[in-house]
Amino acid sequence: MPKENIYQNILNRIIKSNNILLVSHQNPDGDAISSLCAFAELLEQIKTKSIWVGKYSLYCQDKPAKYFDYLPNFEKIISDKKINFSDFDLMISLDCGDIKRTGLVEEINHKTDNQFIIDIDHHPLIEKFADITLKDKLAISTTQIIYRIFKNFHLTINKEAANAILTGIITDSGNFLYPATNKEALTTASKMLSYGADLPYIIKQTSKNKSISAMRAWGWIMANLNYNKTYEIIFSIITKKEFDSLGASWDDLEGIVNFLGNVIQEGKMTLLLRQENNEIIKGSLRSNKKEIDVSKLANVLMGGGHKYAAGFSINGKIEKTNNIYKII
Ligand SMILES: [Mn+2]
Repeated sequence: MPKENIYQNILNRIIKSNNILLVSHQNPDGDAISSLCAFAELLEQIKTKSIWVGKYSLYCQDKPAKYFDYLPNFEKIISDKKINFSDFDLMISLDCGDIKRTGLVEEINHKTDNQFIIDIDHHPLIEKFADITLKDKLAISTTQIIYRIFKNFHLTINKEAANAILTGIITDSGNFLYPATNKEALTTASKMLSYGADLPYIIKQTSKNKSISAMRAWGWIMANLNYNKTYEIIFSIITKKEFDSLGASWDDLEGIVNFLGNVIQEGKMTLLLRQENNEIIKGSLRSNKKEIDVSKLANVLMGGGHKYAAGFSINGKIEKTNNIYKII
């Protein structure tokens, strides 16, 4: 299918729908939340123009962080509660690299012929699950792709939409520090400023949000950094017992692997391995060199992600004796 028709197909599908479910991924990051909020803004606009007269809901399996509450339609996001999937005739999946990340696999598997799925995303394609797939792994964020849709539908970007689009770009590019940052990201960001986006406020909301207990946990991770010279991997490993003694939550570790990847000069990649609960070990990977694609390693471990940032989850237990770690 020629790419220029995809936008028209998306619009046609929206117009035919009565009740749309916008879904973003579990453990939502800035781009996931911004994509929901920006797309809701897009639907509001086509409603105002009387192109479409339907209903919509925003869903994310896990509760978004409160500091994103400046985003438009944020209060509409449903989380921690089951939705009635059969109520919807169109689901639009945003920023979900994998169908599992929607948290709705069961529902999607039982969907009827009258229910359609559109997948809008910038992760590498793992398995096609939608009727219309709009993916571009070179886009810095999913909001970048949503901006292209705004333009294709000839919609105006108001201040609210601009804030949401820019938030996705800022968070997924790590304030323009990650190697995936490209010309389009910067051009779009500058356009968003001209549409009224508040860059200093977005930076403050998405960066200046760490608690003292979170910083103590970061300190622990940093004090326990190791370097494997053979594989050129910088890594830190934390057992459940060690983590419990810090008085922090897992959310507090959000951002640390990106930070380490940004500031440490040695190594080809950074790995944080942590014991999530008694059975599950979680790994976060960041590439520190352009030629290293960490999603390949994550895929081998049944995980996923991007070239520069990926993660995995494995069954097992980290055991530490005399400073030697073992997974049993
Ligand atoms: Mn993203």
